[in-house]
Amino acid sequence: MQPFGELPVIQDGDFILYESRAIMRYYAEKYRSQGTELLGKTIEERGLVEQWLEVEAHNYNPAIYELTIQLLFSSKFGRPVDEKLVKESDEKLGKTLDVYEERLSKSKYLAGDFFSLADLSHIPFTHYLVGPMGRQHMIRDRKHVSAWWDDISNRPSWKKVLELCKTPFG
Ligand SMILES: N[C@@H](CCC(=O)N[C@@H](CS)C(=O)NCC(=O)O)C(=O)O
Repeated sequence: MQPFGELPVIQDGDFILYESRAIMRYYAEKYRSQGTELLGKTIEERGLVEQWLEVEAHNYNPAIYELTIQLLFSSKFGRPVDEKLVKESDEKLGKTLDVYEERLSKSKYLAGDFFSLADLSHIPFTHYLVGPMGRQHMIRDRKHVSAWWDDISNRPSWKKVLELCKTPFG
């Protein structure tokens, strides 16, 4: 189902789709008329949602993904932690979060004053960051990022995900 041998991949009827961010966009479009509008109401809002989805993919994710691999998975697979990579990733993520702090001092959410797919895409890895990775300070030391995290991680839909999905790290 996934030619690169990776997860996630979904099958919706006969339709198969891989790449997590393509899957998110697909479901957000498919169920657009139900629940929260996640993609923005105007073409400008949509542009900003897409912009911050790309920021998540290219600025936020590489550093937080590396930290997750090093701090949570290396020991599970009996591999040594690459401390240099951890230091570099901490610095890179910190700089990215400084940009977020500035942005979130001007709008409640990333794409504007509305919750969107761009905020949602940050939740799973940030959940690991503030939980099992023990890096709450990276969020809590930044006032606006901290308020944003409290808001998006307390949404009933995410609480439901946590109830339904038990991960190796809780
Ligand atoms: N760009 C892909 C990355 C997918 C990815 O890295 N998947 C990992 C798990 S998070 C995987 O399946 N790796 C294969 C393996 O570890 O054998 C996406 O966002 O869907």
